[in-house]
Amino acid sequence: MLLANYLRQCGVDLDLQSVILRIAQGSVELCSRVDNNAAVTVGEENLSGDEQIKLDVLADAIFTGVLQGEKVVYALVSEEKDDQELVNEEGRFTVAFDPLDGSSLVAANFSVGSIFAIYEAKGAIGVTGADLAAGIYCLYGPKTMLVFAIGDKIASFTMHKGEYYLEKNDLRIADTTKYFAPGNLKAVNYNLNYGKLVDYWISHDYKLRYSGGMVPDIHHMLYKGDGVFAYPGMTDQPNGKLRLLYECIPMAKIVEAAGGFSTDGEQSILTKKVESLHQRTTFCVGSKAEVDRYIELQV
Ligand code: AHM
Ligand code: MG
Repeated sequence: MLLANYLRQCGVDLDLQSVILRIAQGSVELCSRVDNNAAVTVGEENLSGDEQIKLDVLADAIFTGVLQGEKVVYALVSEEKDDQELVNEEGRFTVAFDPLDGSSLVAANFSVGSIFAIYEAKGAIGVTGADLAAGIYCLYGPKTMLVFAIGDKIASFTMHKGEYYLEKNDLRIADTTKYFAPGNLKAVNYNLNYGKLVDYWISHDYKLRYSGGMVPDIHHMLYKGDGVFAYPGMTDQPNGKLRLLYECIPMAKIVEAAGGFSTDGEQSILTKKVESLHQRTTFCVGSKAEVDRYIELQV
């Protein structure tokens, strides 16, 4: 079943349907425009100090372009831009996005993704996961996929000839797992409790599944049915690396809709208030028992 038909069949709010279809359209365009120069650096850094590659710039331009054309959008926030951009004063939604997550992996042709958070809010400051109308990611791997969570509904779609078709709507994450994805692994040298957690995973025969891209790493847990992904902080980077507004909240929403859990070490990522557009947060997400272990060990 086509994405548009599925959204209609589920009775998704019409305005929200339009935004999701715009995002789908943007991802189709992005895939059609990837070329040999995708990983060439453009000599600029974004606000977070990451070096931009051509594909970052292209992805940002494409998604900004498709979403600017949508009158129900109030504002856009992109990882690649310092400020929020007003689209329509009358719009209902603020769409925050990471146009290309994992861009340092492009040169190696690893899987990467795009992440979107559609908030029912005029502006991003002060929102929490409770304001999220939908969390979405696109995954560019052997297959191009789109996964969304709306309320407690989660569904995945595969792109074929420029259209997304329903693949699964029964994705679940079990409470226990034997897979681990330890982001920021060097932090074990500074954050000793993270070292204890990683030691636990290794000494209990957990299997490593870590690509360096949060979208494929979290997709792995959705498709295997369990797993844990962590990206903690350390002394000179207490809030880790990942951004709350457009990386952690939408990915936590998707995982929680599948029955998993999320935390920053103290509270669910979905209850944490956004205080600045590019705010970073520590993050652990996945099977309940492992998220609990992360909290208990005070990573
Ligand atoms: P990006 O938005 O600059 O691409 O960074 C996000 C990515 C995540 O996908 C991944 O989990 C993390 O950075 C890996 O970070 P590191 O390179 O520090 O291990
Ligand atoms: Mg990112």
